[in-house]
Formats: sequence, C-alpha cells, structure tokens
Amino acid sequence: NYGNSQTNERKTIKKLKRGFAYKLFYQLGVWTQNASLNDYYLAVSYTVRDRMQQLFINTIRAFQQKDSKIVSYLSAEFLMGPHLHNNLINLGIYDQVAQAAAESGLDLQQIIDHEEEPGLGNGGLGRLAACYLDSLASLEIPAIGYGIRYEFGMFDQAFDNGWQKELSDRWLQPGNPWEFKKADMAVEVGSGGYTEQYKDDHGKLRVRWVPGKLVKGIPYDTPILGYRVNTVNMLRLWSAEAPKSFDFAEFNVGDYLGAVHEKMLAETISKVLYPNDEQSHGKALRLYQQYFFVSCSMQDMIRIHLFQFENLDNFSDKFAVQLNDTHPAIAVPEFMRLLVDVHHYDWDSAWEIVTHTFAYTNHTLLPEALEKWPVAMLAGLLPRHLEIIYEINRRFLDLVRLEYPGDVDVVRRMSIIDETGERYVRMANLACVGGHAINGVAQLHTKLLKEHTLVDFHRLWPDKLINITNGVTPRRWMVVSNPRLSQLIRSAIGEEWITDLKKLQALEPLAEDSAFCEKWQQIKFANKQDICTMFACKQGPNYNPQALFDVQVKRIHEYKRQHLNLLHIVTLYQRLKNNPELDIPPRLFIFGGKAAPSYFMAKLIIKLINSVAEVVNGDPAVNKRLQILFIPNYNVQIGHIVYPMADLSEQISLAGKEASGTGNMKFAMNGALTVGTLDGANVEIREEVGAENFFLFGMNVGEVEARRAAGYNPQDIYNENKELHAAINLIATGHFSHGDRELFRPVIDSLLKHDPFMVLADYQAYVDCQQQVGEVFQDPQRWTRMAILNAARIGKFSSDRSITEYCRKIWQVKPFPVALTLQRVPD
Ligand code: 26Q
Repeated sequence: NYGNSQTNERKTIKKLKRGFAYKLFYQLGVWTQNASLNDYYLAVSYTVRDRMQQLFINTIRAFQQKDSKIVSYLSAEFLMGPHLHNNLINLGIYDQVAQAAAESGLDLQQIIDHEEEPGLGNGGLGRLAACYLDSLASLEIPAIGYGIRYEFGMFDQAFDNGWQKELSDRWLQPGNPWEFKKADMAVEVGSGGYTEQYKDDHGKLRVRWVPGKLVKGIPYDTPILGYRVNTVNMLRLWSAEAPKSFDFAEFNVGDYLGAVHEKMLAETISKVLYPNDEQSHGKALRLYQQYFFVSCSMQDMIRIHLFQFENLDNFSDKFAVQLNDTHPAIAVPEFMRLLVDVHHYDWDSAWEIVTHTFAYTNHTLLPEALEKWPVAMLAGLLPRHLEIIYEINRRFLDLVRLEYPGDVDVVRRMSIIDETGERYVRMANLACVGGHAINGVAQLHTKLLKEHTLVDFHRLWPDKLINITNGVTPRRWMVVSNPRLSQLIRSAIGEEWITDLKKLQALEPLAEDSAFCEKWQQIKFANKQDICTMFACKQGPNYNPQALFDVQVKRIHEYKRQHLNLLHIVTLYQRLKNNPELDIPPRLFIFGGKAAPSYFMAKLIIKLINSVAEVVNGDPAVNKRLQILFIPNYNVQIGHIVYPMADLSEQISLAGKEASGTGNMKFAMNGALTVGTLDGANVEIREEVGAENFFLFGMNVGEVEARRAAGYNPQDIYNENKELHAAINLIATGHFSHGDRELFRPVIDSLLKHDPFMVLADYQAYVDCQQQVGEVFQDPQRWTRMAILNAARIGKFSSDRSITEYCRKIWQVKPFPVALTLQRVPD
C-alpha cells in the first residue's frame, strides 16, 4: 500500500523535525537562530535516543525474567566509536532522519561528523569488545558490557615537526547524549585497611576486610542497539566519586581542604585510560582501576540476581562472565570474597560458583605483556584479596602436586605467585585457575598458547583451552562506513549478508561480470577520491586517486614492523632515483597509528616515517609515483574512512607475534587485498579467500624458531643484501634528517645489532612480494576479480560468528527475543 506508507513516512519525518526543534528549545535552551553545530548534534541525538527508549526498557525487563541468562563482558576498554550513525543504521531510520534534517536546514553528514567519539580503548582489544557488544545485541543475547567511564579516553595524536604529540581527549566536554547516569545504583568499593577474624551470631569464625578507604562507583548506562531487533543491551561504565560520609568526617575535624583533596584523589580512579597496550608498568592506580570496576560490576550482578532469586546458589545459571584479558582477573578473588565473607558461603561451594561463572580470553603471546602485580602492592591495596589468592593457590598447587608427584618445576611454573625474584601475582595463572574456559583469538594463537605460553595448563586440563577466532561487525565496518559498496552489494544480492555474512558468497560469480566489476572499481575510486580531498599533500602534488593505496593502520609497535614497510618505501625511492624509467604503478603509502607515550622506539619510528615522507613527497623526481601520507590521530572515525579506500592491507607482523589482528578482516571486507605473513588470523583469512588471492611472504613460526636457534645475525644480511644495505645507509647518513646522523641511530642500531622482530630476515621476501603486488595492480581486471573474491569469502570473520561460538562453547546462552510488553508513557 504505497500511498499509506508514504503518509506514514511523512508523519515520521514531521515528528522527527518537531523532535529536533523541541529538544533544541526545551533541553538545550537555545533558539534555532543561535544554535551551534553542537546544539544541533545534541538535538538530533536526543531525538534518536528517544526512539531507543521503549526497546531499552523492555530489554531491561527481559533481563529480569528468570529464564534469561545474561552475558557480562568485563573489559577495561570499550572502543565504541561514534554512536549516532550506527544507531541510525541499526534502528533503520537513517533516510528519514536525513530527510528531516534537510527539511530543517541541516546536513546530517555534518552532524554525524561532529560527534566526538568515545575512545575508551587503546586498539584491538577495546574495539573487539565493541564489535562483540554489537553482535550480542543483534543476535538478541541479553548482555551487559561492564567497564570504566574514563573522563579522558585515548589521547589525541598530533604531529609537531614529525614527532608525536599527545593531547588530552576531553570527550565528555561537548556533552554525551547517549548515557544515563544512575545515581541511585551507586555501589561502594574499599581499598587498603586490614583483615580481621570475628565470631558471627552462630559462633562461627569468619574473616572480614576492614578497608581504610571507600569510594563510590556511579554507573552510566549507554544503550547498545541490535541491528533491526527489539534487543537493546547496555554498556554500564563506572565513574568514581568520593562518598559523602567520608568528606563529612574530615569536615567535622575541621580539615576542609584535606577533605576536598581526598575527594579529588577518589575521582582520580576513573580519570584517565592508560595509553599503553601490550605493556604493564605495574602502577598502583592502574591496579586499583581494575579492582574498582570489577568490584562495582560483581556487586551489581549480585544485586540483579538477588532481585530474582533468594540466594546466589544458581548465580552461574543467570550470569556468564567473560574476562577480556587479565585486566579484570581480580574478579576471581573479589567474587570469592563476596561469597565467603559477605554472603557466608563455605569455600568449596563458593569456588564451585566462581569457576562456573568466569571464562578468560587471552589476547597476547608477548611475555612482556603478561600482567603481574607485586605482592607488596596487593598487600597494601587489597589485603583480603591477597589472602584469598594465597588460599586459591594453596589448593591449586596441592592438585598440581597430586597430578605430578615430585615435579617441583611444574609447581614453580604454574604457581599463581611468581617467586623467582621479587614476588608477583601472575594474573594469567589466576584467570586460568579461576574460570572454566580459556580461549585464544585465532587458530595459530591458540595453538601457540597450547604449546608454549599456557602449555602446563593445557596438559593439566586438556579441554579447557579452546579457540574462538576474532570477528568484526559488518554493520559498522561495511554498512556504516562504506555506504557505496553496501548499496552495490544490496542491489546485487539483497540484504541478508548484513546479519549472515557468509551470504556474501553470492558475490563470487559476479567477479566474472564485467558490468559489476566496473561498478566495483568506480566505488573504490570514489572512496579514494574522498580521502584525496580530505587530506591535501603538504610537500608535493595532491594525492593521486589512480595510485595503489597501500595502507598500514594499527598501533605503532616493533613487532608489527612498520619499519619493514618503510624499508620497502626507501628501496622503491632508491630504485626510482637510480632508474627514472622504472615501470611500477604509482603508490600512495598510508600510515595511521599511535605510539604509547613512553615507548621511545615507536615514537622514533613515527618521526622516521614523517621524515621520509617529507623528502619523498617533496622530490619532483619521484613524487608522481611515490607518496606517503601519515594520517594523524588514527581512531574509529578515521577507520571508517580508511578501510573503504584501501587497495592493499599491510599485515606484516613477525609470525607468532600478532595474536589475531582485526584490521586485517575490516580491510578484506571492503575489498582490499592483503600482503601478509602467516600470523594471527591472516592464516585463516588466506585459507578462506584462497592462497591465489592473498600476497604471502616471509618466515612462518617454525622458520622463525629455527632461524633464531641457528643464531640469527642481522648484520650478515645487511652485509650481503646490496639494496637493503643502501636503504639502511641512506637513513643512517642523514638523508632524511637534514644530515643528522644521530637522530635515527637507535632504530638502525636496533635493526643491525639485535633485530628482535627479524625485519632484515624478512626484508627480501617482502620486497619481492611487493613487486608482484605492483604487477598485479597493473592488471585492473585481475586485481578487481581478486578483491571481489576477498569480500565474497570473508563471511567467517563476522563477529556474529564469533559470538555464536562463545554462546555455544563457553557461555551456554541462547537468544532471548524481547517482546514489547511495556508500553510507552501513558497519555
Ligand atoms: C595492561 C596493564 C597495564 C596497562 C595496560 C595494559 C594493556 C592495555 C591494553 C595491555 C594490553 C592492551 C591491549 C591489547 C590488545 O589490543 N591486544 C590485541 O587484541 C586484539 C583482539 O583480540 C588482537 O586482534 C591483537 O592481535 C592483539 O594485539
């Protein structure tokens, strides 16, 4: 009934327009004429948010039904990215809101671009948590994401003369229309103090913790929409505040400023996200951040549970709690404390509940990234938890001794306490012992966990360690970020792929369809043009959208080998200088990524890339065919622009170092080809898309091990490989640093003396492989065919598949569709 749906459409648009005007006037207190862009952004967002409320409230009601099991995803990071656009897509009202905005004299795209993204994560791990929340809601699984409401998220990156500068991320400043503060749901969290024994009313001896200080955790809830379903899950982030009682105590003795100071200290807890990934520096504040959000979350779940049941006996039937890495692993002793000390369970029953509740995801093989906390620090901050950890360990090591009589070495290795020097609590061991499942994030990663990092645990409990390969959400990473491609796919094969990504397979035959291929090429070209207009080249001619867009975006790390990419660039530069007739396609090398502020080498690599960019882009002899763009402040928003325009995805970590990678999946989904090593999920991507559609190079894990065992000497390679020798010398002699030979010496020295990530060993294979890449790119038909096949065969890497596996293998939860029983506000 076309006429009718058209009048409905008009009604919706009219209501939306009224909504904008109403929010502007009553909520923001401004008049249309003097409203700022931010006012309009807020007005539109509040209007959209209203349309989520009925679903949200009905979902919360469903949580309270006895037969619904809830997944709690505990994570110190949630890298959500902007909400507005995603919510419009998931609600299915993008077009109406765009129309309503236009009729109100607004540009929806401009409003969407205005949103300050919540960057409450470093990179892969935090973004994975966000993709998983999207899939949980879209699959209608009741779920709560629990984390920290950092006042300052990931720092903003700027470049100052090529060096990274960190600027504070004041994301809450413009106002956050997506969150609800729930002041009445606050909980208290202790620290310090001491433990004591006492006799309870029945004369039973018990232990209690008498904290020296208390802080309040205030929850802020953000609704998480599923894609076109009624389920709206919740991201519950905790903010720290000083409890009233405690400044009054100070006030009464007259120390007003002391009280204010204490208040400030309490609020420091949720002030800032630690900007280092893959490296723990053992800071007490970081440990306390972890404990703070974990304690708030466990107390919250217990409250929800006791609202429905009279005791906690069946807690693990109501909640499945996933630990996103070891950052929330202190949940294990905290839940034991709550059960034993507060709810008076005996140890064995409590342990039964705890181990049936938790499961742990490992995200790293790098030894320096395995979290450990000094025993002395725990003793001061969390004395009761340390006692509980000792008791967990005592019982666990008894079991180990029983299993391996006389083997003192295995006891030393598996102990939760590291006693080799200063004593530490090993959080990975705690998480392995305290849950019923451990998972790696890609097949290769899980295999290496079984064979190395967690070999002892795997031997003791052969069924506990499983693999669940990471995935990403096609809603955000295709529908939201690449509207052109999504529209083409829709018109070719319909929409089912959006919630069932394997359906992209239907694109395979179209790889032979010249009309479809041409449209595909036009879209890639248009996406590339967009970025050329957004970023003008500072030193040379504007970026050329015909060029091969060769992209590496990810955190800057030596193991990810941005400097291998750079050595290839310098090699091409030399080749072009020596042979101006050289037949290679023009390339634009694009980089993006932040370095941890304390990671000297990573920051120097940024400076090196920017320095090479300055010389190459400014050299008319090469800059028609070679250009470099380092996009500052890589974040989710920039990701939306970058994945759709890439021709080539750089996934070049040393084999065995990248747990999974998730950018690799986002690129392939958007029709980029991968140049990569057999590392992380690259292995599985190559398996899926076909070896003939993937540019593989470099050593595999076995070859890396053998090479190291044989005594790896990077100096030999440097001496023998002429082109590599020349490339390194060009950097060392100051060609890119105005003659300064000292500036980049630490990078050069590291490569020549130790080369811990075997950049030189993989150099020639990489350069040769890139030669092939260039040749294939010169055959656009062939390239496009390969790109289409990559997208068509990428279905496995939807986070919907990952989440379905978590539900079946770990959480034992099923979809719980939400019925809209609660109506809107009565008239
Ligand atoms: C730990 C202690 C103290 C301070 C910071 C940290 C910390 C913070 C963040 C340690 C690690 C991280 C982040 C790790 C991370 O992002 N790992 C990546 O996880 C992705 C999702 O599974 C994988 O795809 C990547 O391979 C992995 O590197």
